[in-house]
Amino acid sequence: MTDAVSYARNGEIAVITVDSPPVNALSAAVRQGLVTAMERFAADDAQAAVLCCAGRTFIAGADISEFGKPPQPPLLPEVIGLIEAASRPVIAALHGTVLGGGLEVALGAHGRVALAGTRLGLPEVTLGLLPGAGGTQRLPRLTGLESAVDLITSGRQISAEDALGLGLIDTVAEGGDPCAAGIAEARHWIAEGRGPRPVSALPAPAIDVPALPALRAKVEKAAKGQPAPLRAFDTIIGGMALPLAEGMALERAAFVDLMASPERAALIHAFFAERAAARPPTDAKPRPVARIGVVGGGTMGQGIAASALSAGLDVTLIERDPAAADRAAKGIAAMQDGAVKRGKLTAAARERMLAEQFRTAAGLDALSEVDLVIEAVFEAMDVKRAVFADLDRICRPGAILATNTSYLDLNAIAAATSRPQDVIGLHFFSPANVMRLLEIVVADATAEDVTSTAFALAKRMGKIAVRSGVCDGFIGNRMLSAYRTAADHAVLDGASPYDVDRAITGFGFAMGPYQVGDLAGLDIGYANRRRLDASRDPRERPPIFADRLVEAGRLGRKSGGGYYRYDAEAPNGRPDPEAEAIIDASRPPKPGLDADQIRARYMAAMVNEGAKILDEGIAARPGDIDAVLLHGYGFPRHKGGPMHWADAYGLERIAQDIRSYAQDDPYFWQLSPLLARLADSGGRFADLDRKDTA
Ligand code: T1G
Repeated sequence: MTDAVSYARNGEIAVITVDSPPVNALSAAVRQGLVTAMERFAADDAQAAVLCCAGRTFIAGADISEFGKPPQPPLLPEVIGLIEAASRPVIAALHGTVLGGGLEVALGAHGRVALAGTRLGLPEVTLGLLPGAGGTQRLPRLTGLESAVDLITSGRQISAEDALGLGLIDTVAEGGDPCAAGIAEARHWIAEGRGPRPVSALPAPAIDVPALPALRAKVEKAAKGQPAPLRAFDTIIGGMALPLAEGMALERAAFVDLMASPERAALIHAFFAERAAARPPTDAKPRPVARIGVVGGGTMGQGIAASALSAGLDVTLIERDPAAADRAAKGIAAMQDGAVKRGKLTAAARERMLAEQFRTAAGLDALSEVDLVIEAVFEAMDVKRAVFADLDRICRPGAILATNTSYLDLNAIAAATSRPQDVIGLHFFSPANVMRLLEIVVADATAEDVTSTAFALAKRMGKIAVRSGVCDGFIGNRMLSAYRTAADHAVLDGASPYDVDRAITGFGFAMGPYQVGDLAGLDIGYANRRRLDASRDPRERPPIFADRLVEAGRLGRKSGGGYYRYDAEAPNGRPDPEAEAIIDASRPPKPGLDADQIRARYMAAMVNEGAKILDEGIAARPGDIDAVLLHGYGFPRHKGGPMHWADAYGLERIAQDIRSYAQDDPYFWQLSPLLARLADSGGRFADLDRKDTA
């Protein structure tokens, strides 16, 4: 046995326990330990075996950190084959999150018992893969074809109760000890004289051939161009018509193909990048936070309060007057209704939360005893500084004062208080009760334990935290400003906004920049540009066309027209000749750009700004930048984020593009020295991640 897997007897039952924190992933040591344990069971006189795990979960899958490296024996399909071939019953005792290879191990057992609350799934397609250890061939034999196709091609998790209903497990057990539940189930099998019941010996489900095209089309639509779900579908269906061994070979071939795909590399990068970003950058002990105050009951304040309430925090929301406070309370209750509808919250929990954990007040004095305040008032420096000066006077010593500002200078806000060490930025993304990204902006004076408290709060609220330094726009909005400008320059150079949107959605974004602009409202950008007019550098190329659209009353969706026309015929908008005429009248005639040229500029601007953000230490690692763009700006996950994508695309090509653009516009296209250094030396952003996290 290896330390990761132990073997013991409990009377007539062998108990095989995997203990490999944090999630009992199927590392080479665990796989080897299972082989040794199964060999021991084969030589033992136990009448049955239980396979269970220590810690918080049954096996949560293959060890993702091994992906992309040469596979080490024993391979998982062989391990599972050993379990299934045992001469006496093997019972898998499940708890926590039984995912991927973990569920496939359970499918190799002869019986399956799960503790109530266990979640099960085959999420491989979310990593660009498909179940590669028999899942595509065993699951349909147990649950039927349609359920297996749904679970495997969607990658979604199901509850123990749903798994029982599908026949995926035999019993749902109460209590908190999976091994004990497994032993009880094994005793039951022995008492009933049940022998091994290999899943792969069950007949393959019949295939309704006429229904296949519609089923495949449904999978293809949901896959949105991703190869894994469709390949999984074809592997399931193809295997059902073959002897098991050939079905397994079909699965293995597909698995090896997908393992080599760029999508798999990108999705695994995203998985680890968002976890690395969320690790606190300091080991200072966090301050306890149980009660928070939220100042400002607008959309952001409501979303932040709703998210904090769902995390079990006690929330006092402050507004100017009782009427405004009441409106905010109604908005939060409506958000929690949404959480109940989405199954994230029970109705009883919602009632209790709003009754016991939440209150509003008109005036900051109600915050004198809270542990942390999140300010979400109007985005103006004078307003925020005044609020922070008041909070500094009212809140108890040691209370943390956080601002939700999306771009203002945190050091200036902190300077309005006598406690700059307790000031930090918590930049939530709207809607804050849904969006998982949280930029944690650390100011010059922010104390280390305030930073670690913010990371602990983010984890508690289920947010994906990313540390940012102080600059205009932090990480995400600063990059957004750069690539939005590149899009506007493309329009000034003759591209239509519709061509730009098509090029960007063709890259994988859900929406293009002009569709987003229409959705947010073009008057917001108009007001921002007026705010910056006085300080504008004469070499800048402002989007005059965008101003003309607003001046023509075209504010976007909310006014029925912006870049697009919105009406009953085209509720999601259609190109509008009137908008094109306004745009054409506000720019010199230019030849325009094709989709590749538009994409190259857009991505070059994004990556170049990311490199500057890295070089200035605003972001700690390239993967942090990827996590921000993936979770806050709709960057396609199967491309891993801009920095991962740039490494795959080639930094040399990007640097060369920027150098050529700079000949026409040296002001905007200032090549990041870091990007130049990496491009010229054949380096990659990933090299920085490795050094930083070694
Ligand atoms: N391999 C390696 N490390 C893993 C891991 C895995 N499968 N899952 C989690 N970790 C690490 C993670 O990096 C973090 O490390 C720590 O565990 C806690 O994770 C053959 C090929 C299980 C629901 O896709 O969904 O099986 O940051 O922060 O929020 O067909 O982790 O502490 O150093 O996410 O409580 C299929 C992926 C793999 C499951 C727990 N399995 N993991 O969530 O904790 S492919 C998965 C998760 C496969 C087979 C195929 C979640 C979780 P660190 P965490 P959590």
